[in-house]
Amino acid sequence: MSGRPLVLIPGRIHPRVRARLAERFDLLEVADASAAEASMEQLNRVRGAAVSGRFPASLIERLPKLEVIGSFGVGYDGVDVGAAGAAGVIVTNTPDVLNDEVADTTIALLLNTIRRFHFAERHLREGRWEREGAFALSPLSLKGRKVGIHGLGRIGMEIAARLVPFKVDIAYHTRRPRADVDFDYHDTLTGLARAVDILISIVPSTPATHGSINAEVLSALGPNGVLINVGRGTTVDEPALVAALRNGTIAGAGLDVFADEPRVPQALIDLPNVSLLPHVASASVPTRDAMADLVVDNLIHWFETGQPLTPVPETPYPRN
Ligand code: A2R
Repeated sequence: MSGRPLVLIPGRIHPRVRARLAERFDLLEVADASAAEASMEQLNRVRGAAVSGRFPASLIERLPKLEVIGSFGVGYDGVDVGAAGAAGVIVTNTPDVLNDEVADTTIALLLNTIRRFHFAERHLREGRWEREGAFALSPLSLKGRKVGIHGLGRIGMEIAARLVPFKVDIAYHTRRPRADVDFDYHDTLTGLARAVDILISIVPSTPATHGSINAEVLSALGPNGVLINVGRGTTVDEPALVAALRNGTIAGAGLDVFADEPRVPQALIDLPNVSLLPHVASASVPTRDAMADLVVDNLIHWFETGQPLTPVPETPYPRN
């Protein structure tokens, strides 16, 4: 047995996380959060963990020496932070290093949804430009639009900064208004949806955001409305969205995230007025490498200094 801390990896993780952790720590790799193949003796020695996905209370309970969980990604809804906090375990995530990539992807998805470039490219690739002529004009345009941002945090602010040069009006909804911006603030999501015709959602998955983009919000967005979701799929009531897209309650949607990934409702895939991406907003090699490094650096820093670099607010450091 080495003197190096034992770090658990439940399930798949970015290879750079695994490779860098292996330089400093002993690793216990198991197929998933059930850790079914690990012995009690091994689990009793685990002091750290790195995870991309689920880390439930049932696993935390079986790790009596666990000190820190490094979660890959800025959203950490797969980790039971309540159970971690109660057990004195610090959870870290990977904020900021992905802001620019996600904001860039959001603009691309927005333009794709409005101007239907994905269908236009298919028109060219299938030889239809030559055979049938020009691709149909897009019914929608970004010009003169009002954009509402649902969640004006680290990523939302970068999305807003990119929208300013597009000369659109910007408004937002969060639980508390920000003092450092002069965009119009709406204290309800429905109020924001009523005031704008493009709604961009970039909020975490929480009980309060779950299903918050519902039939009422979509109806308030209106028949020229476009919904863009780059936050979490659970924020949207997907059956209500499918209905709204089918019956013209809103005009279109661009989605990078879904309620039950990687399963995407066939009803969404079949619609002509949507642009769908397989949760790729941060998925470039440089950005995913930076996220991997922050997972590892949190664990190294913890075991060298006793402090995390980027703890989540639910498990603050110093501890409350
Ligand atoms: O509500 P506030 O004032 O705490 O503002 C946060 C907002 N937010 C909400 N807005 C409306 N209703 C809610 N129930 C609600 N809960 C949170 O979301 C803040 O403006 C924003 C979150 O910002 P950050 O914590 O800085 O997160 P970041 O790095 O921008 O990432 C957002 C999410 C991640 O949690 C992943 O799920 C996804 O993007 O990739």
